Amino acid sequence: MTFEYAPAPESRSVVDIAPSYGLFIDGEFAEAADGKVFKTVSPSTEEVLSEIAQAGEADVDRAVKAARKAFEKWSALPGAERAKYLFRIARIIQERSRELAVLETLDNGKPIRETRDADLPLVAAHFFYYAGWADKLGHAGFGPNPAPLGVAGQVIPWNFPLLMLAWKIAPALATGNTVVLKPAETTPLSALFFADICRQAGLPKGVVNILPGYGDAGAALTAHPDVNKVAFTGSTAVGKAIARQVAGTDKKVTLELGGKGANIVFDDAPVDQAVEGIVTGIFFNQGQVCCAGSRLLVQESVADEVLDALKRRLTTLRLGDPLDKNTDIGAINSAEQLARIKALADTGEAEGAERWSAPCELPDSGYWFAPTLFTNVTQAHTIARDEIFGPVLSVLTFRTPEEAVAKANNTQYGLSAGIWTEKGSRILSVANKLRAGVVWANTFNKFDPTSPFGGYKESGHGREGGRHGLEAYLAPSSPEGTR
Ligand code: TXE
Repeated sequence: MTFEYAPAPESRSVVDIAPSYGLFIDGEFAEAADGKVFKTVSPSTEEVLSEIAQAGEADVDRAVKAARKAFEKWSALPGAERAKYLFRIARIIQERSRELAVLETLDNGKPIRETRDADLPLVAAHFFYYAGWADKLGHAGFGPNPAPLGVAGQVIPWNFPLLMLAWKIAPALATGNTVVLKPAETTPLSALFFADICRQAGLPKGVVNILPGYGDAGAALTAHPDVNKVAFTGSTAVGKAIARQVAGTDKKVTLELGGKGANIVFDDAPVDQAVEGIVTGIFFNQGQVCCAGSRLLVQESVADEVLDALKRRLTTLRLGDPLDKNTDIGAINSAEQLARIKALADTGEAEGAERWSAPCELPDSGYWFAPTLFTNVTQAHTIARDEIFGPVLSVLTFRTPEEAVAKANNTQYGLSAGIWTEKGSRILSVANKLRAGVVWANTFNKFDPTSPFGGYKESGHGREGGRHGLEAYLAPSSPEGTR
């Protein structure tokens, strides 16, 4: 891996990270009731970025009370007024996008090329999109006066910290709900900067509350009796625990969980294009993507050709400083996640699959894993079944479209799939048989706020994005509902 051209890294001086941050409750930053704090580190250097107040049960209660109080006025605002706040937030995100992209890259470890060109534009787009709905809810097919649910308790993961926040907060506010959101423990910073943006936008106090903390704070939030709606993105295990926790309550729930997406390459697909799609599918964000194309299903007659081209392409990927605009592969988000990836890759080898890793030097500090692929994989192998959530591709082959569909669907998950073929009729017939919430054709990992996103089977239920994303935050039509 040689660097022929290395522009200066994005300057971290564009973002001013304070040595400590509080919880954001009722429009103010505050210490945790028990005074607890935790540190957030940069995964590419292990440098401590800041010390963060750690929410506990008492803080959750305080934040839910603030959100409940704010709900009365916020839900009574005409939709056009709520829209103004959302448009303002969207514009501030655009204005501050360079700062936010650098911040997200520092706290998460993903390449600046991704935060700059994917995360931040999508975050702004989500707020613009749902701002546009806020005054049109009566015309969205939910009846004339759809009512908000109340207080939304939202728990998000670390792989797309600001984007997951946007997916959760934008539709909640547009529909007149108020929010208590818990970011993941390894990536609290962009949510805290978002709290500052809420203040900058003049958002009324208590409408958005941000509680950095660990799983105990998440559990206290989703269990809180005065939370009306739970929205969770994270592991399938925690999603199931939340489903059990809210069963028997009147809380409305959406769960967006793990995946084991199949990227299906037919023999007529242009090889170079398919290789780019395979790379985007599994190495975007170091594979830490719930809808990653982590299983390559390639038609047997072209398997050798595709694999040769793929390996050649992988040797050109640049792994290193995430702030360098030339970097393709950044750091893994945490030591825990790196350990999980390593353990699953080792299992792949132990079970007899053949491992190949792109030749690259891993930096001395930080959490790194080289782009890796496994061949000789069978459907019974752990690496063909379990979500690895890292830059590891499991390659399987097939002979017929029927076999491809059967293998693609042979998973507990059902979030994503991709199809590579020149034949339009094949795209339609295969896509219709795939049990996956999103199916891409001749592309992968493309997102748009207008499209619903969500899973089948153990990938969760409910949809985020598009008009469907509003439904998750609305009660059936009532005469007293949102204007
Ligand atoms: O997830 P957790 P982790 C998958 C991926 C990854 C694995 C573990 O396979 O390797 O999950 O990741 C909060 N009640 N995904 O451990 O624990 C937690 O604080 C309420 C896929 O990071 O689910 C964080 O804010 N909340 C996924 C969030 O849940 C709880 C993205 C996610 O953490 C909680 C992330 C509890 N009992 C991981 N326990 C995707 N679908 O994109 C923890 N949390």
